[in-house]
Amino acid sequence: MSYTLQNVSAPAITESNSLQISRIDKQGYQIFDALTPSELHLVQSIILSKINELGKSESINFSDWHSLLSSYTSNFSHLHSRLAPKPIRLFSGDDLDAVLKLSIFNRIRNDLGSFLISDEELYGFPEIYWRLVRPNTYSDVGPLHADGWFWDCNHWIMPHSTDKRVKIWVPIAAEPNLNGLLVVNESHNDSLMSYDVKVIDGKKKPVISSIIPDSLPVLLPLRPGQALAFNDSLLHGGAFNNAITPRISFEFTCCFNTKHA
Ligand SMILES: O=C(O)CCC(=O)C(=O)O
Ligand SMILES: [Fe+2]
Repeated sequence: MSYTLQNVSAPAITESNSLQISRIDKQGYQIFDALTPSELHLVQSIILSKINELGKSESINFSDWHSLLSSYTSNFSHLHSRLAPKPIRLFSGDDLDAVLKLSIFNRIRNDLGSFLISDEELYGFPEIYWRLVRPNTYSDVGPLHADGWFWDCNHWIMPHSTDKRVKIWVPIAAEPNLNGLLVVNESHNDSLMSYDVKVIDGKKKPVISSIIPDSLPVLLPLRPGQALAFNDSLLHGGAFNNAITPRISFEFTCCFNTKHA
């Protein structure tokens, strides 16, 4: 993907499920169809290879995606801790090139206009990274947060001439109603939410300090193939995984220029 702002393309004819910034900002989020079965398969094979590459030194090898899902539970804690650093989970090199060809990026561009994927931690390439949440493991999910808090407390800088962030979350292995992403409805309009900043593993992380207002977190029932676009101020977080298989997803931040003539 080119790393310069492209001309804003004409928005696609509005269909009932087309992505719209105004809807994302009104409701806080929008669910959309994002990956074809063969694209899902491609991302699964990239993640499987990465896990097997890391597993080599421990003689761990998963023969296929199904075997990864059925055997990677709350065991493999040593391998799992080696998956924790973000650089390990960033798509890079040929994998990144392949991921950037997924139709989800065209879908977003057609609906919302041209964008850049953020590189807030300055790796030198778009930050698209995956996560694996083991079944039944509290330590694999973090606190509720708004992604904008990370940007604010770290003073991250958006790509040149962009002014609007939309986060995209894409489940690759998920069981609707048993795992996935929690959101707090209307929280993106709540100006009273606050957080403390903690330094965890040398990185500044916001930790919610306000009482969760009015509504409780709800688990969005996304299935692999769908994705979520959400507002930067929406309170959300990974849900405890009640399924018997891991939940695997990837995410990235799209940065738009809303002032473009
Ligand atoms: O997948 C998760 O557990 C958390 C994802 C998240 O916070 C995000 O996509 O911004
Ligand atoms: Fe987040």
